[in-house]
Order: sequence, then C-alpha cells, then structure tokens
Amino acid sequence: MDQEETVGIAIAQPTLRENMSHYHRFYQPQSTYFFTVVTFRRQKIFVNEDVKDLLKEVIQKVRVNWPFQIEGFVLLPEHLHTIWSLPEGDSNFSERWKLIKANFTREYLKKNDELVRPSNSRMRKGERTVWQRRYWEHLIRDESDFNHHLNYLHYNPVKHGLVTNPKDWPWSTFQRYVKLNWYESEWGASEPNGLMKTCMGE
Ligand code: NI
Repeated sequence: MDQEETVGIAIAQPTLRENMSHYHRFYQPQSTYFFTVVTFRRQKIFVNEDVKDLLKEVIQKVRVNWPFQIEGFVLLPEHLHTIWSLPEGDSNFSERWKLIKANFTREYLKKNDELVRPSNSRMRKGERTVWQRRYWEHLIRDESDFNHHLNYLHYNPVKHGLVTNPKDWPWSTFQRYVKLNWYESEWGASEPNGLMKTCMGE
C-alpha cells in the first residue's frame, strides 16, 4: 500500500484503512522534521471546533501544491506540535509554514477580527497577527530521535494538563498510531521515561 495515500490523509482523525496492519517506517533521513508553532501572545484560539477545522483545511490545501506527509500532529489551545516528512530533495518547510500561517490568518480574521490585538509595532503597520513569528524546528536525526519526538508530541496534552491520558485528546495522531499497534491505547497514562528532558520549543 502506498504510504503517501495512507499516512498523510488526515491530521487528526484515525482514517487508516482497516487492512493496514504492517509496520511503516515513518522516519525518512534528512527529510523528517519536528515543529512547534505557537499563537501570538499565546491566545487560546484552538478551542472552537470550527477554528480547529479551519486549520486542518488550510493545511490540507497547502499540501496540494506543497506536498508533505504528516507523521505526527497534536493541536493544543495555543500551540501545535507536528512531524513532517518532506519529499526527497525538498527542504523548504519555511514556505509551507508561511502559506499555512498566512492562509489561516486571512480566513480566521474574516470571522474573528476583533479578537486579535496586534503588537504595537505591527499595529503601526496595520498588521494583524495570529501566530508567533518564530517557530521551533528540528531535523530528526534518526529513528530513535523520531520515536522520542513522536512520544513527546502524543504525550503533550497530558504534559500541558489538558487530559490525564493521551487517548482522551482527539486532536492528535495518537489514535492513528494505536491502530498501527505502535502504542497501547493506555500509553502515557503515567509519564514515559525521559520524555521531558529535552527542549522542544514548548
Ligand atoms: Ni506543547
């Protein structure tokens, strides 16, 4: 089965086909990255379902022209963590993020303009902003580094005190990996060893 077809379809819903039982290698040398992206002034904008859906739609649209696989994803109220694999020879994640952020901002502000207060310098320029300008980016070094980041990402809703068990946070790829038998469904009910020792931008 084609990996592009099955792995990258949904960012939050476990939509893997029933017959997909074999074990994929998600880590691809030199093209798999971990990202942390935070909202401007940590505003909790990802609480309404329609805003979460909007982000999902924007990401899917960008992927049409700028393909990448989403190996892991978790959406929290004011930030997200995700792991992408870019096509071979293509390391231009910054253009992808630029498009995702700009497209999301434009659509989001159509409905939520009054909720977003720009910084002083940006206000002078008449800019509105939804995202922190900088984001955390890390090239995954090897399989072990991949596993570490994937675990960090899936444990994140517990880390941030939103749920007590990763399986209870629907806006993540956790269930996708449970279906692949990568995790037991109860994984992360207690803190996995050594998970919090590295900085991952949030
Ligand atoms: Ni986090």
